[in-house]
Amino acid sequence: MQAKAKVPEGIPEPLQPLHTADADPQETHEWLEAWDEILNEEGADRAAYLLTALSQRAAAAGLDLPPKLTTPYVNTIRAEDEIPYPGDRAVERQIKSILRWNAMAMVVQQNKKDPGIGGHISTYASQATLLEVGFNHFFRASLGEQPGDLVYFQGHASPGVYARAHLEGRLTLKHLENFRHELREHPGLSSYPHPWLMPDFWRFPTVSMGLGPLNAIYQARFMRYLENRGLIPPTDRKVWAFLGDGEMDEPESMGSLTLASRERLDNLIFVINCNLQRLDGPVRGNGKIVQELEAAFRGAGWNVIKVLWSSDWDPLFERDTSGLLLKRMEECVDGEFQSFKAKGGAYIREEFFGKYPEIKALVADMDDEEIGSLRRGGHDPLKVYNAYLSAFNHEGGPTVILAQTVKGYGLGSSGGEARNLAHQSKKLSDEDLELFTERFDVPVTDEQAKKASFYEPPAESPEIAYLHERRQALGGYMPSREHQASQIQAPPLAFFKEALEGSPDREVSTTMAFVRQLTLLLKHPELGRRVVPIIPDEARTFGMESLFRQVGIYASQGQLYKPHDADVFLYYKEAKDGQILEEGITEAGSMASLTAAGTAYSNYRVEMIPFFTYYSMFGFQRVGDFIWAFADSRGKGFLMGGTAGRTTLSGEGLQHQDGHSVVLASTVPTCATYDPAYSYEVAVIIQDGLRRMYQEQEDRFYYITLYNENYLHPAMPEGAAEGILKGIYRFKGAGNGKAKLHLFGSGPILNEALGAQQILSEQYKVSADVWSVTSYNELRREALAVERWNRLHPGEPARRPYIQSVLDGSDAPVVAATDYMKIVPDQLAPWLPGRLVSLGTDGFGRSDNREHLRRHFEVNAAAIAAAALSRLARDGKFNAKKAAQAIADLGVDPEKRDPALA
Ligand SMILES: Cc1ncc(C[n+]2csc(CCOP(=O)(O)OP(=O)(O)O)c2C)c(N)n1
Ligand SMILES: [Mg+2]
Repeated sequence: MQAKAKVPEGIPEPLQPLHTADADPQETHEWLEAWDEILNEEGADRAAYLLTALSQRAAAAGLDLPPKLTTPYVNTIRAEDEIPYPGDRAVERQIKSILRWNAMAMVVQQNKKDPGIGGHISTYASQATLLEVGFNHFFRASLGEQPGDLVYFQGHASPGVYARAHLEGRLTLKHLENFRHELREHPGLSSYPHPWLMPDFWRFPTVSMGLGPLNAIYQARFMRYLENRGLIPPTDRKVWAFLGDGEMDEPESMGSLTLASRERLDNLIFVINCNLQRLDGPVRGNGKIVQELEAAFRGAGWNVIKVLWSSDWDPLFERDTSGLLLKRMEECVDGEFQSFKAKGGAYIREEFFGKYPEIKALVADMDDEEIGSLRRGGHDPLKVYNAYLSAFNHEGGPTVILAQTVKGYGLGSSGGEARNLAHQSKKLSDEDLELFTERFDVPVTDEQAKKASFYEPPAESPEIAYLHERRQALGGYMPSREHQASQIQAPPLAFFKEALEGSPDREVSTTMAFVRQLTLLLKHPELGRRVVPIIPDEARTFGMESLFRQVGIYASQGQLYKPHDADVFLYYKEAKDGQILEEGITEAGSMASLTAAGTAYSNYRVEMIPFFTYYSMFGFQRVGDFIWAFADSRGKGFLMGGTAGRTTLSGEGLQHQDGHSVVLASTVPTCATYDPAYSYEVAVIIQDGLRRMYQEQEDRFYYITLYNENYLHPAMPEGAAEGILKGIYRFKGAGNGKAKLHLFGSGPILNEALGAQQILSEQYKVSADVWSVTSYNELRREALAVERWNRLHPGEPARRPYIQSVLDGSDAPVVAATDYMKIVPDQLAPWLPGRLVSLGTDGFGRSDNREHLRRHFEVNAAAIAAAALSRLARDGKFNAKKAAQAIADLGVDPEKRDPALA
């Protein structure tokens, strides 16, 4: 438990400087003395009560007291409240020294072999104690039958994590030798935590700063969601996130702190490695990052534990009756603290202690070396252990541990200890290598030290025995990522019967069709409970509000109020076992929920099926990096891009109308991107997605656009399923003999292509086939794979990409129209027989209705027909003058400003 505050007796002055000058020190002293007496005689609760009562009275009297969110610059847990260290300090230190050495050697060796290959030594050097106390005493790999704690490792500390896995016998020496050499004959180690590259090892890709903290918060919340919905048993599992102090500047890092306190996530522990430096220099040279973070986290309702000073400082604090040691710590800014560590003992004596004779006297009997090695809290296992224990036992909310450390700890001047160049240092001088071995007692010869050779303790050494004993007591080895065998059978396509039959009499949108399908899935006896609808405050936009009542909105505390609409059928129902994650306006948070749900098969051994439905414009371009990390995490699920299409979303204009999300989606290797036109196409894609991701266990996910234009939906044409999945099928043939051209359409623009087909045939006697292209990107990926095979096998008969086989040798030109950018159809250009004409929505959107938008972007039926005639004219297959006349007759203005630049 966290220590109760107690003021040592005899402190004559207030610890904190007061904001205004003291007009009557005697009176102040009497008040403080009286309060101290109550604290010491009646206890902390009473003392705190009186303070609260006083401040309430002050507020009632209208006094404007400055809010105080920081505590003094000392450890939160007092020395006298600590419990002794439960482990074998000597053996643990020896293990840690070997890890420090091997982690450093991994990077140094590799950069000698392969200059410029990179890697980091200073992050782990500052973090080793923080991780080792966790590995030896806190991180549980399993809890009986349940999976254990989830640890987000700081990406740049990966060499230390690899070094440990090596000592544990889980990685070979060859692995270490191949750090950052992943493409050699021997297995290598990825630079950073990447589940995609090391699927048995890493769980969480953290190296893009800011993703780890946000994902960790939502992970902890999702754990509670699964517990409250009865999908996993409640445990005291923790989510630990190891973060950099520089990393906290990313807006994502602190953007969702209040969710964690609001949801009372006492399963969440942040450990911020406050080495006071980032890549270029100090995080806050002119201030104090620890104090700034303390205020922010405290203000957000977190339990804050500061671990600033090691036990070396305790006797100094004890002897300092002047209060000046603390005063000196408070007045120094981080830039000075950095210099103290960079410049050593003599400098500290003069510049830190030397400011006040009273505290200079405290260190008079210490030599410079002793002063230089007064450690910071994050390097003291005892302090770290007590902080972790307190965090572990804290109830009712999340905890952040602010651990002060030294960047590049122990690496000497050439390795950059506390220097601005620390982050990028990859070499140590011979002298510093030797000093390192001396300082940490690494048992290597001088010769080995100079070569930075790895040190491997004998298998029967006490270190190895201890390491295994500790990990076995904690349920196994970490990090380690599990794969779960399939528990899911996808429903047959007939399950979506309604969608397959279409909506021939009632105009609906693909969004409405999807909501119907989602509703059905939620009712599925096996799959229903696994579905996780995730919505960032947009359910009504998508007509999903019926789900509120059907499955409830997840609210960990239930519904504490009677909703104003309680008397209507579809009221706003919140429930402890609610299924919908109604995230509010946070696409990043929603992505983090999708990530937790879409990787639950590995982290909780339950396969969940998330559907994150959002405004398509605010997806890939806004939270693209989270989506990339989701792919790295081998995440599964559906991203449903609602209100898609630059001309289909009318009225909203430039910042809302999306004409490029499918381009961005196509950049993610494991994302299948679809742009369907009809309800049966949506159903076929979802059904097959369930089959491939969950039944067949493929690590992929889906991006599906959904539109809000209402129109009639036909029944699924016989045999269309294969083409829908591969990306194209003939929707409506020319009907009267051989087509002179092919019209490709996607989403609602397919209807415009059908309109063009009619115009061409009725007004110009030109027959055209209309194709529905559900995925240019899937077609392209398949064609590229086939082409690669052909390239690598020149002696074998060439294979034909799907797009070519469906066109079956037709050399008729293709006019492709989309509500997305022209580059989307252009993806197929290399495999089409004639020159492709792409019509799309390049440029900024406009506030207007669909009719005007499609005319502006030249993707309406008239523009498609005009483009077709123009193409035929250029090919000499249609009279050019007639084509020009047709363009005029169809209302297409040839002199209009290019919408791409308008
Ligand atoms: C989004 C993002 N931007 C930039 C980087 C490059 N980068 C890697 S580490 C680093 C500095 C990290 O400092 P800090 O978070 O304090 O970690 P430390 O190594 O000091 O523990 C930077 C800028 C990154 N990895 N991710
Ligand atoms: Mg840092």
